[in-house]
Amino acid sequence: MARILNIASAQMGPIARSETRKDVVQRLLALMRQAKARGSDLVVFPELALTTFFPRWFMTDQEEIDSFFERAMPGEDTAILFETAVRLGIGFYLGYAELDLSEGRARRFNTAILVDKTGVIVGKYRKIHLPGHAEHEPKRAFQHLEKRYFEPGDLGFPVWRTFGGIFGMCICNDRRWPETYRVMGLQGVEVVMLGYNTPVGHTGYPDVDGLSHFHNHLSMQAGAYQNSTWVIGTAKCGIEEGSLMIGQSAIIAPSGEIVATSLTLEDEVIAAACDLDFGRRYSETIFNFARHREPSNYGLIVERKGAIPPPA
Ligand code: CDT
Repeated sequence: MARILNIASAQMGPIARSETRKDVVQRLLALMRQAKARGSDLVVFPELALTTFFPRWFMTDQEEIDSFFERAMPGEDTAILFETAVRLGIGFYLGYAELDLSEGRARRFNTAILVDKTGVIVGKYRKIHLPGHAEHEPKRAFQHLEKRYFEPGDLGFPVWRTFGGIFGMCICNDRRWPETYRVMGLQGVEVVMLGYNTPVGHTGYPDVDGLSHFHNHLSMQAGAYQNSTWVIGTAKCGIEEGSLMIGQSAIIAPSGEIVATSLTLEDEVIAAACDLDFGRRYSETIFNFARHREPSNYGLIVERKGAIPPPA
């Protein structure tokens, strides 16, 4: 018998800097209702889904920076998301900027949570691979200051037994790193959820940047196939405050095939019936880790950070 979970990806078009949290939450609620109308049990929203993608700007005023962060989740403006999810009977993944004061100092993370159908936060993930730079680079048309505004996540890549399966999360740039999926794959993950904000033109090499869409699907499809897992990738996209970001939200099967992908650069829901047992075709054969992996030969992966070529 198939173990079917209906999962939606709720892509968002641009969020203007002038949009309030309340405005944005209304958009999220409309998407959540659409996902439910399509029979979804779970909806995946983008990275930093409550605000514009603020790391594109160099800011020095901490109060201004902190205006993009949430001090509580749920908070005053986001509580309605949880209440509506309970009323509709749908879970959600939500990305947001987290200001944590619990350890006696301010810590800022690029965070995602997984909320179940009863409105309980069953999982929290803090982005580990922070791209971009920490210092102002005035020559760039848009900054990418994630390394300035966030610290790397401190929660690892856990998975959670929920929604009748095994679920994991990552965020945007994490999807490009095979280690992200493999750490979850080694815990038997069946669904990896991820939100992203990917500006076109981030490397400065036109040939590389021209492949932004290819690299988006390539990395998620490879992660799905090589780890026998579903991957649900959700974009915030379109021209946001002058910066063009890719769409291409996708629901990818453990075969590596794209089951559904978005067509627009706007708010758009895509959905699929995901058989959580489908990955077993792969995890019990070609990717039977216990039988075929050879970890004693993989030491460098955790011992070494940067590549060191052999002496010339
Ligand atoms: N949000 C995020 O992680 N974006 C990066 C952009 C490229 S690095 C400047 C990404 O990997 O899509």
